[in-house]
Amino acid sequence: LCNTKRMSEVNANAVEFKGHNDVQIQYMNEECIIVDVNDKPLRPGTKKECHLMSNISQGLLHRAFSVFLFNSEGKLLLQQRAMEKITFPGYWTNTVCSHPLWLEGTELVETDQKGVRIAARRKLNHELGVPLDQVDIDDFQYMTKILYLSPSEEDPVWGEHEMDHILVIQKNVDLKPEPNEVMDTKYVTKEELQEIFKQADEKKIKVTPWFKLIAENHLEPWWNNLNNLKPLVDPYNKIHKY
Ligand code: DMA
Ligand code: MN
Repeated sequence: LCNTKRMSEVNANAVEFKGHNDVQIQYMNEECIIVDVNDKPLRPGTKKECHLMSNISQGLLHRAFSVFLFNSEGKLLLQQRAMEKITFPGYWTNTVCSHPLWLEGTELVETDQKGVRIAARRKLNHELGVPLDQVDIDDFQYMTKILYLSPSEEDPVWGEHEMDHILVIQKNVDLKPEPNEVMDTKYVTKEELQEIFKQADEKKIKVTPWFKLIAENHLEPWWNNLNNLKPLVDPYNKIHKY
């Protein structure tokens, strides 16, 4: 019981879901990638184990990705998370976020950030219904990674503690949002995004903490240089810690 693996699994087994959506409960069995503070994979861990604040407060950290998709007019695609989501239900956020899974040879591959790009294409399809033939993994540009920790305000049993890999893509795609994941979508200009953060400050809507962090600290130069992102890319070992 003194080893981290056992403790975090014991904590996860002790927590039962109450009133949550069955589909979302099933996804809590996914095998995420538990990493150390340098993003080195340690072992697989269930999504449930990784998102319990009781484990996070002991230091448990997992790998994630956040996609920022822009259309050819340079508008950013946002989504509003479905009320069925266990963490941050109803919050507005960037295009898509999720976790690469513990899959050797695919989503675990670190060379050229291939694993997170494979997972990003999978989730654009799953959450937003973007047809798989409309996105190639080489359409994603890896930009940087951030390390952050946030409890989910509604239900602080759950939260995030992630090594979040940020990917930018500029592409016109067809959308068919999955209602169990996404309740609304919207393309915004820079000015419209400012208005959204203003409404969030006034408590009229909610935005996810990671989206706010990335938008405030990183987004502007990328948005201004969508056709020339390469010079803005951080070395892969660079981690912005918040
Ligand atoms: C998790 O997103 C990833 C980040 C960057 C917060 P999520 O809760 O939307 O994951 P999933 O869609 O897999 O539930
Ligand atoms: Mn997560």
